[in-house]
Amino acid sequence: MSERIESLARRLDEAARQRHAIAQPEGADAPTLAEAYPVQAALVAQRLARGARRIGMKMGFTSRAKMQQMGLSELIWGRLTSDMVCEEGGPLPFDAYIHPRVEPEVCYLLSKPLEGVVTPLQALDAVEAVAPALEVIDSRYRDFRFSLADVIADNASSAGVVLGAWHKPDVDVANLGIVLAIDGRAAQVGSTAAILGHPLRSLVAAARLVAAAGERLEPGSIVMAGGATAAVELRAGAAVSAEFQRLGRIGFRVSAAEPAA
Ligand code: 0L1
Ligand code: MG
Repeated sequence: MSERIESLARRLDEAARQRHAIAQPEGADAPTLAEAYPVQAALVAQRLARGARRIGMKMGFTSRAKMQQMGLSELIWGRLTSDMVCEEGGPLPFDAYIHPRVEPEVCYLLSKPLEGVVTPLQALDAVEAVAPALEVIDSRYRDFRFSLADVIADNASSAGVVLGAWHKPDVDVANLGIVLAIDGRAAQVGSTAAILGHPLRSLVAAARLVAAAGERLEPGSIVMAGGATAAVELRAGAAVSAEFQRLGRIGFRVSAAEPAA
């Protein structure tokens, strides 16, 4: 692996660990699109070397709301690791992040391997269960300012995953209403249909994208299908909940900020 890729990955890893945003790289310092996924792989390899386990993948920019919010319009994906899982209910440690945001998603749990070009029926056949989920994103770039290559390199801004109760895969998740509330007030209202028209399409795309990187989705892995609404900023002490039609409610509390020493 090139020293340049290693060094970009190290900068992003340090930013996450020190909870300190870095400036969007410019000019020769910026990753190219060809370098972006290799940087992401090197970044995640550092988490794995510290003892985290790979648990699956996330899909990003799967809804118009997310694309409009971030000004980018291509599907991206990121690698999820065990140290990103947060307990339903919380507390989510506010000080573990730089400027976290939350978005409601649908999560698939696989019982069979999945890779390459598959039909929606083949994808569904590999699903063991489906759950309502909340993704915590936290760009390592200042003010969430990045190019497509920058955000891919930064593991698609992934930072936390909160999972609700698992349901049988035959629950129809095509068009379920979602209300994301902060402190009891609706912050975003949407539908699972916003995720590429049907969250299963996101799983189909995940199988294709992961195969393009020479990997496959293993049995037991999870796939976060992507945000159904724009993401909402998290504040210390906030109570976050999302009500999913048919899938139920999921939520967590954000911890208070640590007083400055
Ligand atoms: O949709 C996503 O989860 C992509 C996250 C990357 C962009 C962002 O930071 O919002
Ligand atoms: Mg997301």
